[in-house]
Amino acid sequence: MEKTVRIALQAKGRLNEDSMELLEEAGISINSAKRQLLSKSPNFPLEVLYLRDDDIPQAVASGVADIGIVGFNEVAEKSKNVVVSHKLGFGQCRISLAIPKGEEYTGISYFNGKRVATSYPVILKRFFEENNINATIEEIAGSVEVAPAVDMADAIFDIVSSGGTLVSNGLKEVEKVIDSEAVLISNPAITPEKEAIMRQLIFRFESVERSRGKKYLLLNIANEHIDAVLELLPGMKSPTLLPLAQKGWSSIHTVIDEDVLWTKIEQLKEIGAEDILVLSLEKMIL
Ligand code: PRT
Ligand code: ZN
Repeated sequence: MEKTVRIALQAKGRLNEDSMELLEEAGISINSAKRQLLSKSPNFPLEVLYLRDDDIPQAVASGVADIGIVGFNEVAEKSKNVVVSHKLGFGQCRISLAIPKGEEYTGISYFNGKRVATSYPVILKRFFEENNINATIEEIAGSVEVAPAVDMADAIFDIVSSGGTLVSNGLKEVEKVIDSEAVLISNPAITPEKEAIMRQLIFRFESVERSRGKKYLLLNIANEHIDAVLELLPGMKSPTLLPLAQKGWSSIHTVIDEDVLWTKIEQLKEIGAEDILVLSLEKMIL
């Protein structure tokens, strides 16, 4: 009988959608229509266990799940015995110290004698210890950003993404303590068979990740301008060059970063490129 790997995913919340989408892009179907606690994939040896993100590090450390997708912030805070096997590039944020915007910030020593509200007491305690700061940590579960306004704390330590929440609560970010993103974690004692399945999964994730922000570009060019085109498309190891039926003309195919796409297209047109096609790129398998 084939082994099945159990993956813990956030049941609902910010990481749920991206996690499900990543599995789908990796060709793994999950019947999420009737979302039971546990659902098995019909086309990959994987079953999904839906949990609160706070419970995922413990579930993976104890072996209730073999692997899991969770924010690195939760991995750092829970300090469970898990291995970070792959970084996933979504759910990016940072955990930072913030103070009321009218206060003058004098450096880390500012926090001596202050009360700091947070849902991440473990990470914060470690940071203060490393920096010899003597502050009081007020652990609260949610709405950390309102703590200074109601005089529950002098400062906060919380997740920041765009920074909008801080601004609208009259706070300013003064120290970034850790960067976070979603990570794939695994049980340190995972069996070799299950580890092999996890490696297959990571291989598929990597193919999906490589294609992100990339487009497939095709164009036709008169042969005398080929060198100029190739010079414009740097970083591409080997654009494909094909002769066209029309004599003296060639077709060039390459992969290009989306953020430089329009600038390059304008330059290519100036050189004389014609019939430019831009296609979406689904997977890049190396
Ligand atoms: O129910 P469950 O316990 O599973 O979910 P949760 O409510 O604890 O977590 P959830 O879904 O809010 O977040 C899950 C994970 O997403 C976090 O652990 C982070 O790893 C990641 N993440 C990425 C974020 C953010 N960005 C984020 N911006 N988590 C929370 N926020 C919040 C933050 O707490 C603050 O209130 O958004 C606000 C700040 O956002 P900006 O853009 O205004 O700076
Ligand atoms: Zn949570």
